[in-house]
Amino acid sequence: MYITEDVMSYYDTNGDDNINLGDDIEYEHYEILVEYCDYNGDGNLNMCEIHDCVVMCENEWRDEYCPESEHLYCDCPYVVADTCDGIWTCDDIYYITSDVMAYYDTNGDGTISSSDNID
Ligand SMILES: [Ca+2]
Ligand SMILES: [Ca+2]
Ligand SMILES: [Ca+2]
Repeated sequence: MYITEDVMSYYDTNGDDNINLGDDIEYEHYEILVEYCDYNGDGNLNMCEIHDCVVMCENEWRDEYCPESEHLYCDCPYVVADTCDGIWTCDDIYYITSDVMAYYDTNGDGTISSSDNID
C-alpha cells in the first residue's frame, strides 16, 4: 500500500489520483507505465491500476527469486472515483441493506417474513 502511494505521489503531480499526460511525467515513463499497468486501456492510471501493477511486479519477483512462494493477491484498498453518477459502492449497498432490514424486520430476527409487522 505504501509503495502504491509513493508511486502515485511521485507521478501524479496534479493530484487527481490518476497518472496521465496531464501530469508532469516524462513521456517514456508514462509509456512504460501505461504498457504494463493500464488494464482498462483508457490512457489513465488510477490508484487501483497502480496497486495491481505493484502486486504483479511482486509476483514476477517471486517467480524469479522465490519460486516456492505462492502468488500474492490483494484487493485494491483504494476507492477510485467513478465518472458515472448514481452508482453504488459495496459500502452503499451495505448501508442500504441495513436500512431495509431495519425497516422491514420489525421483530429483529434477521429475516423479513410474515411474522414481521409489514403493512
Ligand atoms: Ca494526475
Ligand atoms: Ca486505466
Ligand atoms: Ca423478522
